[in-house]
Amino acid sequence: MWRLYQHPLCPFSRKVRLVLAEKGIEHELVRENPWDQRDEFLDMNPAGQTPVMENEASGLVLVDSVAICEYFEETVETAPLLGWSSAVRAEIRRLVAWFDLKFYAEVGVLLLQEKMIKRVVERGPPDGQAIRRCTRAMEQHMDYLEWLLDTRRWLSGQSLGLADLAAAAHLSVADYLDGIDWHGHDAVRQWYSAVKSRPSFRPLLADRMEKLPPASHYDKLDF
Ligand SMILES: N[C@@H](CCC(=O)N[C@@H](CS)C(=O)NCC(=O)O)C(=O)O
Repeated sequence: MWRLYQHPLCPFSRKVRLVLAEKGIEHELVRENPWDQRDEFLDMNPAGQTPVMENEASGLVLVDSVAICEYFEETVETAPLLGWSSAVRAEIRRLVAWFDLKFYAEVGVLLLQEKMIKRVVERGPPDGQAIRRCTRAMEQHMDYLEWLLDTRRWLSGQSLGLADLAAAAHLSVADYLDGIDWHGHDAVRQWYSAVKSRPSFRPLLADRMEKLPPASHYDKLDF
Protein backbone atom coordinates (compact mmCIF):
# COMPACT_ATOMS: atom_id res chain seq x y z
CA MET A 1 0.00 0.00 0.00
CA TRP A 2 1.18 3.53 -0.82
CA ARG A 3 1.04 6.41 1.62
CA LEU A 4 0.81 9.98 0.35
CA TYR A 5 2.08 12.65 2.75
CA GLN A 6 0.14 15.68 1.67
CA HIS A 7 -1.51 18.94 2.65
CA PRO A 8 -5.14 19.60 1.61
CA LEU A 9 -4.29 23.00 0.07
CA CYS A 10 -0.97 21.99 -1.50
CA PRO A 11 -1.50 22.11 -5.30
CA PHE A 12 1.38 19.68 -5.88
CA SER A 13 -0.25 17.16 -3.53
CA ARG A 14 -3.56 17.69 -5.32
CA LYS A 15 -1.94 17.01 -8.70
CA VAL A 16 -0.58 13.70 -7.37
CA ARG A 17 -3.98 12.80 -5.85
CA LEU A 18 -5.64 13.33 -9.23
CA VAL A 19 -3.06 11.16 -10.99
CA LEU A 20 -3.43 8.37 -8.41
CA ALA A 21 -7.22 8.47 -8.72
CA GLU A 22 -7.21 8.53 -12.54
CA LYS A 23 -4.87 5.54 -12.56
CA GLY A 24 -6.73 3.70 -9.80
CA ILE A 25 -3.75 3.41 -7.45
CA GLU A 26 -4.76 2.52 -3.92
CA HIS A 27 -3.25 4.80 -1.31
CA GLU A 28 -3.71 6.21 2.14
CA LEU A 29 -3.55 9.97 2.79
CA VAL A 30 -1.36 11.24 5.60
CA ARG A 31 -1.84 14.87 6.57
CA GLU A 32 1.42 16.80 6.67
CA ASN A 33 1.86 20.50 7.49
CA PRO A 34 5.13 21.41 5.77
CA TRP A 35 5.66 24.29 8.19
CA ASP A 36 5.86 21.84 11.14
CA GLN A 37 9.13 20.46 9.68
CA ARG A 38 8.68 17.14 11.52
CA ASP A 39 11.91 15.17 11.91
CA GLU A 40 10.35 11.98 10.47
CA PHE A 41 9.12 13.92 7.45
CA LEU A 42 12.53 15.61 6.92
CA ASP A 43 14.12 12.16 7.03
CA MET A 44 12.05 11.25 3.97
CA ASN A 45 12.38 14.60 2.22
CA PRO A 46 15.17 16.88 3.46
CA ALA A 47 13.60 19.70 1.42
CA GLY A 48 10.64 19.52 3.83
CA GLN A 49 8.06 19.85 1.06
CA THR A 50 4.84 18.01 0.33
CA PRO A 51 4.03 15.74 -1.48
CA VAL A 52 6.00 12.62 -0.56
CA MET A 53 4.97 9.03 -1.31
CA GLU A 54 6.10 6.01 0.62
CA ASN A 55 5.52 2.38 -0.22
CA GLU A 56 4.90 0.53 3.03
CA ALA A 57 5.95 -2.88 1.70
CA SER A 58 9.12 -1.99 -0.22
CA GLY A 59 10.14 1.11 1.72
CA LEU A 60 10.49 3.07 -1.54
CA VAL A 61 10.14 6.83 -1.01
CA LEU A 62 9.25 9.16 -3.89
CA VAL A 63 9.75 12.91 -3.55
CA ASP A 64 8.58 15.82 -5.75
CA SER A 65 5.27 15.86 -7.60
CA VAL A 66 6.85 15.71 -11.07
CA ALA A 67 8.98 12.69 -10.12
CA ILE A 68 5.97 11.01 -8.48
CA CYS A 69 3.63 11.58 -11.46
CA GLU A 70 6.23 10.34 -13.94
CA TYR A 71 6.98 7.27 -11.78
CA PHE A 72 3.33 6.20 -11.94
CA GLU A 73 3.07 7.09 -15.62
CA GLU A 74 6.03 4.74 -16.27
CA THR A 75 4.89 1.91 -14.03
CA VAL A 76 1.09 1.89 -14.44
CA GLU A 77 -0.37 1.54 -17.92
CA THR A 78 -3.95 2.46 -16.99
CA ALA A 79 -5.05 5.95 -18.07
CA PRO A 80 -1.91 7.21 -19.84
CA LEU A 81 -1.55 10.91 -19.10
CA LEU A 82 1.59 11.96 -20.94
CA GLY A 83 0.49 11.63 -24.56
CA TRP A 84 1.20 9.46 -27.54
CA SER A 85 3.98 11.39 -29.30
CA SER A 86 7.16 13.21 -28.32
CA ALA A 87 5.65 16.50 -29.46
CA VAL A 88 2.53 16.04 -27.31
CA ARG A 89 4.65 14.95 -24.34
CA ALA A 90 6.81 18.06 -24.73
CA GLU A 91 3.72 20.28 -24.76
CA ILE A 92 2.28 18.53 -21.69
CA ARG A 93 5.56 18.94 -19.81
CA ARG A 94 5.74 22.62 -20.81
CA LEU A 95 2.26 23.25 -19.39
CA VAL A 96 2.90 21.25 -16.20
CA ALA A 97 6.04 23.36 -15.65
CA TRP A 98 4.02 26.52 -16.43
CA PHE A 99 1.65 25.78 -13.56
CA ASP A 100 4.15 24.24 -11.13
CA LEU A 101 6.69 27.03 -11.55
CA LYS A 102 5.19 30.18 -13.07
CA PHE A 103 1.58 30.04 -11.84
CA TYR A 104 2.64 28.84 -8.38
CA ALA A 105 5.29 31.59 -8.05
CA GLU A 106 3.06 34.39 -9.37
CA VAL A 107 -0.28 33.36 -7.85
CA GLY A 108 -0.46 30.15 -5.79
CA VAL A 109 2.24 30.72 -3.20
CA LEU A 110 1.09 34.32 -2.62
CA LEU A 111 -2.52 33.29 -2.09
CA LEU A 112 -1.46 30.51 0.27
CA GLN A 113 0.82 32.84 2.20
CA GLU A 114 -1.68 35.71 2.46
CA LYS A 115 -4.93 33.79 2.88
CA MET A 116 -3.91 30.55 4.59
CA ILE A 117 -0.54 30.79 6.40
CA LYS A 118 -1.19 34.31 7.73
CA ARG A 119 -4.69 33.39 8.92
CA VAL A 120 -4.19 29.87 10.27
CA VAL A 121 -0.52 29.75 11.29
CA GLU A 122 0.74 33.32 11.85
CA ARG A 123 -2.63 34.87 12.80
CA GLY A 124 -1.86 38.16 11.06
CA PRO A 125 -3.70 40.27 8.47
CA PRO A 126 -3.11 39.69 4.74
CA ASP A 127 -0.97 42.18 2.81
CA GLY A 128 -3.28 44.09 0.42
CA GLN A 129 -0.47 44.86 -2.01
CA ALA A 130 0.50 41.21 -2.34
CA ILE A 131 -3.15 40.27 -2.93
CA ARG A 132 -3.49 42.93 -5.67
CA ARG A 133 -0.29 41.70 -7.35
CA CYS A 134 -1.61 38.20 -7.26
CA THR A 135 -5.04 39.26 -8.66
CA ARG A 136 -3.33 40.94 -11.65
CA ALA A 137 -1.18 37.87 -12.32
CA MET A 138 -4.23 35.61 -12.02
CA GLU A 139 -6.07 37.65 -14.64
CA GLN A 140 -3.15 37.18 -17.06
CA HIS A 141 -3.07 33.42 -16.45
CA MET A 142 -6.83 33.21 -17.02
CA ASP A 143 -6.48 35.13 -20.29
CA TYR A 144 -3.72 32.78 -21.42
CA LEU A 145 -5.80 29.71 -20.55
CA GLU A 146 -8.80 31.21 -22.36
CA TRP A 147 -6.61 31.72 -25.44
CA LEU A 148 -5.30 28.12 -25.30
CA LEU A 149 -8.79 26.67 -24.87
CA ASP A 150 -10.06 28.63 -27.84
CA THR A 151 -8.56 25.99 -30.11
CA ARG A 152 -8.25 22.96 -27.81
CA ARG A 153 -10.79 20.74 -26.06
CA TRP A 154 -8.23 19.87 -23.35
CA LEU A 155 -5.06 21.83 -22.57
CA SER A 156 -2.68 19.65 -24.53
CA GLY A 157 -5.04 18.59 -27.32
CA GLN A 158 -7.94 16.24 -27.86
CA SER A 159 -7.74 14.15 -24.70
CA LEU A 160 -7.28 14.79 -21.01
CA GLY A 161 -3.64 14.65 -19.90
CA LEU A 162 -1.31 15.55 -17.07
CA ALA A 163 -1.40 19.23 -18.09
CA ASP A 164 -5.14 19.35 -17.33
CA LEU A 165 -4.67 17.68 -13.95
CA ALA A 166 -1.77 19.98 -13.00
CA ALA A 167 -3.64 23.12 -14.10
CA ALA A 168 -6.87 22.05 -12.37
CA ALA A 169 -4.99 21.17 -9.17
CA HIS A 170 -3.42 24.65 -9.03
CA LEU A 171 -6.66 26.43 -9.96
CA SER A 172 -8.62 24.43 -7.38
CA VAL A 173 -6.46 25.80 -4.56
CA ALA A 174 -6.79 29.37 -5.89
CA ASP A 175 -10.55 28.83 -6.19
CA TYR A 176 -10.82 27.44 -2.64
CA LEU A 177 -9.16 30.66 -1.47
CA ASP A 178 -11.60 32.74 -3.58
CA GLY A 179 -8.76 33.97 -5.80
CA ILE A 180 -10.45 33.51 -9.19
CA ASP A 181 -12.81 35.89 -10.96
CA TRP A 182 -14.62 33.59 -13.40
CA HIS A 183 -16.43 36.38 -15.24
CA GLY A 184 -15.39 36.69 -18.89
CA HIS A 185 -13.57 33.35 -18.86
CA ASP A 186 -16.21 31.05 -20.24
CA ALA A 187 -13.88 28.61 -22.02
CA VAL A 188 -11.83 28.16 -18.84
CA ARG A 189 -14.99 27.76 -16.79
CA GLN A 190 -16.30 25.07 -19.17
CA TRP A 191 -13.00 23.20 -19.17
CA TYR A 192 -12.65 23.43 -15.35
CA SER A 193 -16.22 22.24 -14.93
CA ALA A 194 -15.41 19.17 -17.09
CA VAL A 195 -12.34 18.34 -14.96
CA LYS A 196 -14.29 19.08 -11.77
CA SER A 197 -17.01 16.58 -12.81
CA ARG A 198 -14.59 13.65 -12.97
CA PRO A 199 -14.80 11.10 -10.12
CA SER A 200 -11.06 11.70 -9.47
CA PHE A 201 -11.85 15.30 -8.48
CA ARG A 202 -14.61 14.59 -5.95
CA PRO A 203 -12.36 13.96 -2.92
CA LEU A 204 -10.64 17.30 -3.55
CA LEU A 205 -13.96 19.13 -3.59
CA ALA A 206 -14.90 17.48 -0.28
CA ASP A 207 -11.60 18.35 1.41
CA ARG A 208 -11.59 21.19 3.93
CA MET A 209 -8.83 23.06 5.67
CA GLU A 210 -9.73 23.62 9.34
CA LYS A 211 -10.55 27.24 10.28
CA LEU A 212 -10.57 28.17 6.60
CA PRO A 213 -13.82 27.44 4.74
CA PRO A 214 -13.71 27.55 0.93
CA ALA A 215 -15.37 30.11 -1.36
CA SER A 216 -19.12 29.39 -1.53
CA HIS A 217 -19.02 28.21 -5.18
CA TYR A 218 -15.93 26.03 -4.65
CA ASP A 219 -17.57 22.59 -4.75
CA LYS A 220 -20.42 23.48 -7.16
CA LEU A 221 -20.27 21.97 -10.65
CA ASP A 222 -22.36 24.85 -11.97
CA PHE A 223 -20.51 27.92 -10.75
N1 LIG B 1 8.75 20.99 -6.66
C1 LIG B 1 7.95 20.50 -5.57
C2 LIG B 1 7.28 21.69 -4.90
C3 LIG B 1 6.52 21.27 -3.64
C4 LIG B 1 6.14 22.47 -2.76
O1 LIG B 1 6.57 23.61 -2.98
N2 LIG B 1 5.33 22.18 -1.73
C5 LIG B 1 4.95 23.22 -0.80
C6 LIG B 1 3.51 23.04 -0.34
S1 LIG B 1 2.38 23.37 -1.61
C7 LIG B 1 5.80 23.10 0.45
O2 LIG B 1 5.97 22.03 0.96
N3 LIG B 1 6.32 24.25 0.93
C8 LIG B 1 7.09 24.29 2.11
C9 LIG B 1 8.50 24.73 1.84
O3 LIG B 1 8.87 24.96 0.69
O4 LIG B 1 9.24 24.82 2.83
C10 LIG B 1 6.93 19.48 -6.10
O5 LIG B 1 6.58 19.54 -7.28
O6 LIG B 1 6.55 18.59 -5.34
